[in-house]
Amino acid sequence: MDQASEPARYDFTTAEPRWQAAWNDRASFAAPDVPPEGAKKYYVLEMFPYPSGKIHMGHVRNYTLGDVVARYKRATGHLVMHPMGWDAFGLPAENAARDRGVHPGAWTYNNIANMRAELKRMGLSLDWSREFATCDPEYYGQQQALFQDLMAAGFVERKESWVNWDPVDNTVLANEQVIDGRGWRSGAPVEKKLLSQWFLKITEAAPDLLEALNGLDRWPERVKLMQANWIGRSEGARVRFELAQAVDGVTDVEVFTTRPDTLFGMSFLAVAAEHPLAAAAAARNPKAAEFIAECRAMGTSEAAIEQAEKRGFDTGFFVKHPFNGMEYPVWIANFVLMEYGTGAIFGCPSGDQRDLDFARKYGLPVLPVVLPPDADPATFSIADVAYTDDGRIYNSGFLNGLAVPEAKKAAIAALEEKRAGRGIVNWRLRDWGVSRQRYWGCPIPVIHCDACGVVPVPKDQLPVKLPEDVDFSRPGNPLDHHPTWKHVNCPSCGRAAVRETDTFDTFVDSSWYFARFCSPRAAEPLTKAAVDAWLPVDQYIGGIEHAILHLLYARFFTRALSGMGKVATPEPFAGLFTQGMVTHASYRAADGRWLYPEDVAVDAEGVATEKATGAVVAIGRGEKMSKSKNNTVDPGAIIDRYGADTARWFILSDNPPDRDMEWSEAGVAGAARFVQRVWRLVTTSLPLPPASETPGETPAGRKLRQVTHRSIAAVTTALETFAFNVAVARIHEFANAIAEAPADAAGAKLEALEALLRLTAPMMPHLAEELWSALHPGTTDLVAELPWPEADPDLLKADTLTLAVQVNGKLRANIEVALDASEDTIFTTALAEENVARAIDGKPIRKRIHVRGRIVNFVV
Ligand code: ANZ
Ligand code: ZN
Repeated sequence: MDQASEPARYDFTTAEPRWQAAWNDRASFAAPDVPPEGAKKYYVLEMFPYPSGKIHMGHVRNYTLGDVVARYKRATGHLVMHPMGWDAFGLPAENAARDRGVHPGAWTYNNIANMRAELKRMGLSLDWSREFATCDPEYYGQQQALFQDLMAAGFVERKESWVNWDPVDNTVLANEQVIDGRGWRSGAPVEKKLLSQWFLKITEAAPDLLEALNGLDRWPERVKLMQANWIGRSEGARVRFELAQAVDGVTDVEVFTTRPDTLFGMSFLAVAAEHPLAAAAAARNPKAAEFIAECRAMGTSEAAIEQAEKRGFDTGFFVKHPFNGMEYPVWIANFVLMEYGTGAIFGCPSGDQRDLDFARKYGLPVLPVVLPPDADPATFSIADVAYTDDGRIYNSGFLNGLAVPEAKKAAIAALEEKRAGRGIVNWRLRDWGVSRQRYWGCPIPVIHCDACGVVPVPKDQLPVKLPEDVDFSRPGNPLDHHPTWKHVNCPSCGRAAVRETDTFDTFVDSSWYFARFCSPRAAEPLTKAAVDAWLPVDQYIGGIEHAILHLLYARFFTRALSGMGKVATPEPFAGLFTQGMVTHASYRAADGRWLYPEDVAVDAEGVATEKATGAVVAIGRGEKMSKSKNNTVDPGAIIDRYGADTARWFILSDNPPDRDMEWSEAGVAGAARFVQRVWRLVTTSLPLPPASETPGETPAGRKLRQVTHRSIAAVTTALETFAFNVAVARIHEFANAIAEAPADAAGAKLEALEALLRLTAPMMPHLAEELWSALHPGTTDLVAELPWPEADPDLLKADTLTLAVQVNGKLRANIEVALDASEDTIFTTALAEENVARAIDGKPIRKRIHVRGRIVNFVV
């Protein structure tokens, strides 16, 4: 084919950067720190990325969703703030430093530069003037100031807590650095160690954080449920058991239970390895000490404890039952957590699976005390499965015959009367330990002085900056073994003192960044006028993996700041949307190798073979993109090949945004074809006849106008409800209808094409600009700044109407007729109705009455 006959194509490679520059030059997406009086603000935020080095398809999906919302809201008259930044502290940068000798800062900023360039190529409507990275001293310095404010307001506490300790590397390990109970580098069995650390008192906020979930009506139910479970309110009782004989002066043990109704089913009492009674047992018996040491070697995470085999050690101590006066043995058990409740439980094997497993292993009695409905008390027994449902209490003295809820109340009343316990509410949520023993984080801004204790670094000396010259060749925290950094004079007495060498958990950085975005260059952490104008975030969008911790911490921070009068709203995110994953087929050879898609050929029947060997390859569908399976798709390469609009369009089209979507070559190629179709549809319509004064004057014109306005209405509803795939489908139909409109609809075509571009703009913004300027040569308008099209209600109305048909004034039928149907047609249609014919019964019709749009009446 020669050059001239090649059909013209949309050249996204020049168009996309051109429109990005146009938006940038016009600062189309800039928002002021404080919106003008009367502005309708809308704050759209996607969870900011960790600068790992490259954007991945999950980012593309996340930011495309947010961009559609931002562009749509801007078009519908909102003043939109849509910022972007970087969650830039964290372990990977330190690992890069250790493995490759690059400085964490250099590594991070280099990654940010790469990812910023990639994001810019996506054509996102971001206000880049607000950008920051949490590792910028300007940001973390403000965070240090904020921490001191929280300290002053009583939200901060220093206390001891257990950490994972690597005895070979002499370093604290994060939970994810403990693999099968061993340090990830040294391979040494991990120990637990008590360290003094900083905590934020989130437990005090637990009731509020739980209660306020009810008001979050634009949050997914699933996320609210996950938060509620994490906060974990349980009603129960504390029960005090007297020791049969005092141990080192200690006379009793307290347990927490949610099932005081099962007290008569008790067969042992168990304490955590860190419990004082366990220590007392260890002092008497080296075997006990050994067992406790083994428990210590188990990871600190709840999951690790949950999965481990239930094991115990009999201390030889006994407790007395508050109701039946009998004695029961005290065990140390590895499944009892010191940090929950009181660090001690009473074991009721018939009513709790862990207790049952434990009892079976150590030959302890199992006495059923709750009788399932329909079960026979004479024969009911417990084998390997505990009975945890409701029923009637039996084998339980004064509780016999009661249903579980009543028995709980009765047991608590009896405990309170005997002064052996009381009803309480227990919370699962723990205080938030924010100290991390690592370099690449925000330094905790305090100084330890032998004379004065903990002294906050004076605010005029903030930020406490990280030193640049750090040594990663030694294990441990480089801040701690830096030769000079930590040695300072006490700000209060002037004597030699040491800096805190711990840095903040990176969740602290992400707990207030959305507030900092409101006034990112302010000299104090937050500007009241800015945060009160912009917060809460109207639409927050991100992955479900942050449903618990990040969102809970951000909610806590905002609540605390609100209590301190720094922010009006106690809730940071009014609306939350959690998007699904992007998946991709994976290919695995018979020998277990994961193959790259480009090394695989898939035939028409869907059979995959390895190109090099011709051997058949197994296809895995819908698998999360992951480097280990060679099934990732690089967004940069996709944009090179197809352009950003195509990538955006495809990622929106496949599935509802909260579901997983499968990335496929065929899918992107289809989206690319649609881009070209829209381009041809518009460019081959040019020059358009001038828009008719009355574009709907011909039937075809009216029809096209109806399609246009129905499309506007449908796409609007779809965008309002996050049904972006539906919006895409409607736009496809709309484009088809325009393409198929007959010649005499020409008067309505300009309106149709304009609407098509404006509806498409949130999703394919570059294409929309390119074609808008083609429709309107010489225009200075940008679609990005134009208002959203409005559907004309008249054109949404049905084309038919319903008429009531009466015979002698009595309703006999309803008929559907075309809006413009003639009177003759209407009468004929009415007479054809079976019911009407039966009522007339062959009699002559004396009068026919037709009230336009309402009724037809035959008088016979
Ligand atoms: C006796 C009992 C009998 C229990 C029964 C359950 C069923 P939630 O609902 O999560 O609050 N428990 C209490 N403290 C514990 C700790 N530190 N480590 C491990 N387990 C602990 O769970 C409360 C229940 O978990 C309590 O109720 C206690 O076991 C256990 F048929 O007490 B129960
Ligand atoms: Zn001092």
